[in-house]
Amino acid sequence: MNRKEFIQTSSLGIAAFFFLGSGSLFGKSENRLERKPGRPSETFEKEVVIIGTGYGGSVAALRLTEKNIPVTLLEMGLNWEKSGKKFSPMINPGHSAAWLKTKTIAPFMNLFRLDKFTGALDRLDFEHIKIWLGRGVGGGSLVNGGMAVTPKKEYFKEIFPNLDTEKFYSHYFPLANKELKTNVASEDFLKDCDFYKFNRVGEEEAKKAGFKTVRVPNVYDFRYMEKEYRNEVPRSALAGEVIYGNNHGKNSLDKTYLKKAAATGNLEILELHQVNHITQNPDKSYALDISVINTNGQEIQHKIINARKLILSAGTMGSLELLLKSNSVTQLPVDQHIGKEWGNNGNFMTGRNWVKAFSGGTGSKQSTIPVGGIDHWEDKKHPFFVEIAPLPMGMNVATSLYLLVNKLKKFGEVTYDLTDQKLQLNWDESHTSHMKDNAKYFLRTMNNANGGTRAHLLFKNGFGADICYHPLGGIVLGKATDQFGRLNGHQNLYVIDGSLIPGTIGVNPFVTITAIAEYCMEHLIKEDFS
Ligand code: FAE
Repeated sequence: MNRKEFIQTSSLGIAAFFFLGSGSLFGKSENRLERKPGRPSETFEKEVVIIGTGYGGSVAALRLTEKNIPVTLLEMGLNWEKSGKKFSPMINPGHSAAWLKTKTIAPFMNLFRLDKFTGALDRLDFEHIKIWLGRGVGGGSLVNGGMAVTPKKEYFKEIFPNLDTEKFYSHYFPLANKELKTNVASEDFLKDCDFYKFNRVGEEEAKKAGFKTVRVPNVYDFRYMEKEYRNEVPRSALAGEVIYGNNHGKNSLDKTYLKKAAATGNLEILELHQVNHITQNPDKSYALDISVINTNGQEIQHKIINARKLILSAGTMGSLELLLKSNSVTQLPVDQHIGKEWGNNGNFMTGRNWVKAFSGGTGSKQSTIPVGGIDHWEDKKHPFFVEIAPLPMGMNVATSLYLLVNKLKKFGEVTYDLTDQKLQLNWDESHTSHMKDNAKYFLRTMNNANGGTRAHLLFKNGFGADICYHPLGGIVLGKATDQFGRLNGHQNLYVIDGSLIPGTIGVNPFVTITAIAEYCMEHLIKEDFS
């Protein structure tokens, strides 16, 4: 352990350990595939291929397969359900904790060494921002906090002026929430459950500071959680499982959209298939260069799959990398909009210490599943939405954690560096300075009303400007694509994932990604796949 990075705090007499800025420990080479030169390959022909099994890919797969269209889904990560392997809790990280890294990559407390394995959580490190992603069949749904938030109608309209807002709020959002199995915790359960003390304290203090609090829906099954609480079923949210995957309770995509798609008999899922780049064939189909890898990340087979129609659903960073890299390597045509209008969805992490310091703090037992938010979006000077986040590390540090979702004032831009063979992100403190002002205002208002201090030992002196869970944009709907996700300049290439949303949506984004995917697929199936 590097002493400089290790800070032991004994605030309130309880030891808490926070690792800061561990990104530099991980060279990019750790992430690279170990490829054998001059390797033989096998070629396969497929009609419809989708790259990526997150929200966009899962919606596309269900809507196509239920129309009897055979689909091949390619996923670089593991099919966890099929593998029989278990996800690990945050306080005891195991195989699922990181994608091919030798040390944990959580936002803090990276005290743990790991065996290199195709884990469920990945992190891309850029100079001014770190981006966390899910890997495996189910994509981000495997590792996320499950918060299922429908954006504010006015903001959705502002971001997507050309979409039919009324139809989204009467049809696509309700459909997305139904398929995702969104539900809400019962107030009776929340008011007594000791695992939600952090949330009760968070809401109480926010109200005292004059903020409006809101109950936030989730895809974690709260009826299951109630049974966990009564010890009737194995614990997951109440056993510290979340960003390294949940073994129970969470309705991740493998239990919803993908399960339904598989039941049609028309779905083939190829796990541990990493697409390296794409070539456009003379007949306007696409050749995918694929490394089939083992769980150590080594290539065990090289494949070419020719796809008549190709849907990119590799997530914002994955789809951007595939397009920009392929443009450099195989001259795949991409137009000038690709990489533009990228944003972090206004993500900004912060926290407070000395919260209820003399009346039990925020509780040593914490559910991993957030249920509360603070809605300050309408404020003219400091508009933001806050997730009251848990700190489920099994110790009481009287700390409150918050993920602020802010507006964007300036977009970032993504490009590809052929020499370095990696994405470049034009993003720095100038993009996040207004978010920091909002965080300062929020902490000041909370501390003035309730006591407490900024959590100086978390992130960078209490401000996590570089923490991003919600990368969005870069292949924006109606700009880099037509209004339904057909990529400009292509006949058989589509993008269906978070990259369609121009950098911001004002709340946690997966409900919006799902609704937009539903909208695009409804039209594409009628017009291009029938
Ligand atoms: P995504 O879910 O990222 O899926 C892309 C898939 O493509 C992944 O499975 C990749 O492994 C795969 N892939 C990428 N490149 C390749 C390749 N070259 N070859 C083969 N496969 C490839 O895309 N959002 C919320 O709304 N609520 C939350 O509570 C929330 N919490 C979060 C917590 C964490 C820790 C994280 C990391 C994210 C969280 N998010 C949350 C964000 C949410 O998970 C994310 O926006 C969506 O997963 C993005 O969906 P996509 O379909 O764009």
